[in-house]
Amino acid sequence: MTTNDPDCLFCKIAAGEVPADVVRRGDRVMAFRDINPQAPTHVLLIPRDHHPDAASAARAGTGLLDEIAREAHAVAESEGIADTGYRLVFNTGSGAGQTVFHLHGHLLGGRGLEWPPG
Ligand code: D5M
Repeated sequence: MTTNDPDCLFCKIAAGEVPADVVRRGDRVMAFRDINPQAPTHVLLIPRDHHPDAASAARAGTGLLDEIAREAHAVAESEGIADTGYRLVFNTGSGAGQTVFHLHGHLLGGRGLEWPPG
């Protein structure tokens, strides 16, 4: 069953109603470049279905987090950053910087990434 929220930006991107620079499309997960890149590679991975965040998708037993991690690695390979390393981040909650409440993983790489993050 497909679920979406008519007011959600990423649901609109998933539906093709808002344009995005798509780098990978799967049945359940798609990837597109972040509009405000924080690294040479900054790609967002989202499920087509609406889940507000990683915790709610995990609670629902969707398997989407596994799928996003797999797809992120495939994108990292096609971007040439799989061997040097990359970061996959799920901001969860506004206190952690989440601004779009549709589950998304940030794939970041192509430069040195510091730890701890800001
Ligand atoms: O991350 C939300 C991310 O979504 C943030 O890095 C900007 C990005 N964004 C917002 N609008 C767009 C569009 N239209 N295309 C591509 N990327 C977009 P968060 O973790 O919620 O702060």
